[in-house]
Amino acid sequence: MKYLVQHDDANLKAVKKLGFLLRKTSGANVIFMVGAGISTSCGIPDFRSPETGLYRNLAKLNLPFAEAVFDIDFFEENPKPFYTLAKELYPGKFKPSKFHFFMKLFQDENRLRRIYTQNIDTLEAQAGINAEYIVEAHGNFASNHCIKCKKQFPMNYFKEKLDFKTEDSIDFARCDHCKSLIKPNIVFFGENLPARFFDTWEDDLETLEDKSSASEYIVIVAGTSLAVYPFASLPHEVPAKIRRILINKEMVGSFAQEKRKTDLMFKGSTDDAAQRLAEEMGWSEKLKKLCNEF
Ligand code: CNA
Repeated sequence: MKYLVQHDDANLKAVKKLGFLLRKTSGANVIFMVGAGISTSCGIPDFRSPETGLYRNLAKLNLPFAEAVFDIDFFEENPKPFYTLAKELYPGKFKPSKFHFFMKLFQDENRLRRIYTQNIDTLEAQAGINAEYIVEAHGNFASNHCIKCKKQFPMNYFKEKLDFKTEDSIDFARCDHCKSLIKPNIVFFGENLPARFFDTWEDDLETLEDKSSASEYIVIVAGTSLAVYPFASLPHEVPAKIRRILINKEMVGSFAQEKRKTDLMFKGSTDDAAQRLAEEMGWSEKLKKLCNEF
């Protein structure tokens, strides 16, 4: 009980402080760096949560190791587990979370610089956030490519193959040129991240490094274990003068290993943080409206 109270005190302090900073500099813009934790309340499991994460529940896929489902060499040998997972996670079945709509509020208030997301669920766009603000670091299901000759294919080439009843009846999507497997443009282990990730971060970093940026930008990291590189190095690369806040169920990555004096931590659910921060900013009615209108 004492433990919980201590956390709540720290969370209250983080909410108050962030609210104060955002109000103090009315033009301050936010860069979000997010992961699967912002979508767990939508019904999409993350990877690494101890009881509910996908890695814990992949036994039914019969994998040699959990990450194999996103391993390009394994996919080439046995694409079934990825098809099963893709069928479960395919965009369109889920509604954005309160946290997604909270990020949208920053766009509406003209205070959003960028959202770097590791998620492949496209819920940022579904919440109404414009493409120019979103960097999908690990790609998306919107298009596909042949894993051998790299020929590009539209979304349906893979999507239509997800209409299977059992794993044994899957008709794998294949290239009409070289007959190799087709997969969505989702970044697997062993594949490069999209050029937009590197180019946009270079631009944003240059802006953050500018002398006048100290109070003009705030970085909010949310719902990620910061275990997958190179994404996980972004918070570490944020210049020391820029305020960072972590909203997560656990302490992770650069926030744990190289904690900065100015770091803030909200330990708990991203939706709870969104609700409390919106109240702090006087945005709760707007947030409620966005959530209800969807
Ligand atoms: P992860 O490694 O599973 O970590 C999730 C983190 O979020 C953990 O630290 C959890 O404690 C925390 N967390 C879970 N739920 C909440 C919550 N409600 N509030 C606050 N914190 C929470 O996931 P990462 O995103 O860090 O790992 C990167 C992988 C996950 C990327 O390559 C993604 O493609 C991949 N992934 C994406 C989705 C999706 O698109 N929704 C789902 C599952 C995995």
